[in-house]
Amino acid sequence: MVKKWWKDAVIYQIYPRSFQDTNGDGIGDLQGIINRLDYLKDLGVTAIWLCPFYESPNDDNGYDISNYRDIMKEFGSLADFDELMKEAHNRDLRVVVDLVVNHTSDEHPWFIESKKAKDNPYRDYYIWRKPKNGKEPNNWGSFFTPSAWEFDQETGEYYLHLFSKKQPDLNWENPNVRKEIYDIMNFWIDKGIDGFRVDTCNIYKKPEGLPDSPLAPNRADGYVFDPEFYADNDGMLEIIQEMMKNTTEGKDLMTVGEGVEASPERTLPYVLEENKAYSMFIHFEMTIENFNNQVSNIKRVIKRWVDGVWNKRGWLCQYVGSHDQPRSVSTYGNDGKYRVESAKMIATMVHTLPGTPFIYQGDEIGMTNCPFPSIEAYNDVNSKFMYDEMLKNGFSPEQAIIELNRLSRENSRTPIQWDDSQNAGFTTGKPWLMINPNYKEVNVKAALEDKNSIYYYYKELISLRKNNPIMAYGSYEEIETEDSDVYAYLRSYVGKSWIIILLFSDRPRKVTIPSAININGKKNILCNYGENFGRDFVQAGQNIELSPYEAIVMEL
Ligand code: TEU
Ligand code: CA
Repeated sequence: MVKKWWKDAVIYQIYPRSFQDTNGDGIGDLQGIINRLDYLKDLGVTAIWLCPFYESPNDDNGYDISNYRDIMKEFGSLADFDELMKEAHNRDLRVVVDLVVNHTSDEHPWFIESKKAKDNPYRDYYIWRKPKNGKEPNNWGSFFTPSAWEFDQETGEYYLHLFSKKQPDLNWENPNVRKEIYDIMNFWIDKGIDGFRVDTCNIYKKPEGLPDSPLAPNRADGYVFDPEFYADNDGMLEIIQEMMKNTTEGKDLMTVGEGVEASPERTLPYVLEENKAYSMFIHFEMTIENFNNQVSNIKRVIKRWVDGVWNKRGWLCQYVGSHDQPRSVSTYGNDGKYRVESAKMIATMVHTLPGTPFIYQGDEIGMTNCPFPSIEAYNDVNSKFMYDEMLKNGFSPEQAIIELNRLSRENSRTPIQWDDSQNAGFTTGKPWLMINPNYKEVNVKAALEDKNSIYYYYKELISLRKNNPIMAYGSYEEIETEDSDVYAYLRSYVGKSWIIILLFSDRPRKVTIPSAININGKKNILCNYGENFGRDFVQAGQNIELSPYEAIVMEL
């Protein structure tokens, strides 16, 4: 495969609002990121992806943009951004920015104009339709509201919003819209950014004629939420190709698409190099709903993506945590007794699967889900919507909070716990979102002081990658074992093979590796138990005694 910097990269995702505050307003800012670049450099990551930092009324924390060419006031200024770019590049850290162009904020000047009159020159920047029999133009449900349509009194029409009603969808059929977006992208490319993470990148092209979804109503109010119907419509790939032709083509930039309802079949065309669309793709098949506490589901998803994309020359990205998911250690591991062991085991998986690993901020110290006491403690538009839907479906408020505590993406948005001082060293003011009460124990300072911490284990995994191309480029093959809680696989690359063995359980196990793969006398490269990362341990025989959440990487 052709070498590219992003294939060898380890990407660290930053949610600026919760990373580091420097001026005491309780909100993370660009200067906070600059202050922590040395920390990231020490960890070893090679690139950072910044969640949206553009001007925004923050209905969806920056995923509703009102000015694409300026910085959110709370985060700083364009001068701060330029300084951040310079400081990052001085440290050889690449910077990937979020591109949110399926929709804008309803406070964007385009939408303000668009709303004014049917003949306004910006009317066609968005998707407006007449009422149908006095109701919504079709049955579509939105990600964040029951219906995907909002009625506007002024002109007597509905506008489409697949996310919140403050996030009207742009009309990508309009060539002026496309041109504006490409200009915006080039504005940031000229500032020296190294790539884009393209938000909801496969739903710009709506189904022709905006027909009803054929599914039965699956929302409390009789609407139909059918994201598969909204995604990957005919002509979608061509739009992305046109976009890249006008922006990134011929430049050494990374483009990671984030796709709604992405499947391997639907994703492959976007990531084939010759199609000149995305470098790689973020999908949601391993998230909490699909994981469902079953390791077999992880195995199934990885196999699907290896067969359907990797083995067909498409690059993969690997992640378990993001700002859209609850904390990875709470979902896939054990955030109590085995927090440290299981966080290391999960990290081992992400970093030894084929492709480029992404680390979500705070996962490197094993931050956990947060016990938000009531709906008032949540800020997130999606969590509030989920709560309302649960109440409509007969949940009591107490039951709904228990569910949200487990499922909500807000869990990953609590401020980073830097130390055990007041407000965890995140701010000297009042934090915009509650701080996880476990910050006295779980924080960066404590992690840096403990040579057995999750942090140092991540550092080791990241540094291993620098000398072992097998981690990014190697082939992947699952190994069948008798035990459904054990996940084992083989990676191979130019004459070298590694076996990775992971236990997803708090009960110890004995596992037998099939004799076809001889592990007798082989040496550990890495393990989450034992001194010195469990290295230099020599395996005797084909049986392995696994401790709770043990992870082993062995060279064959
Ligand atoms: O997320 C896209 C998306 O599909 C989400 O709705 C996802 O399914 C959900 O958050 C799971 O909890 C992107 C951004 O990553 C997200 O933060 C934004 O809210 C959304 O787009 C709208 O811009
Ligand atoms: Ca601040």
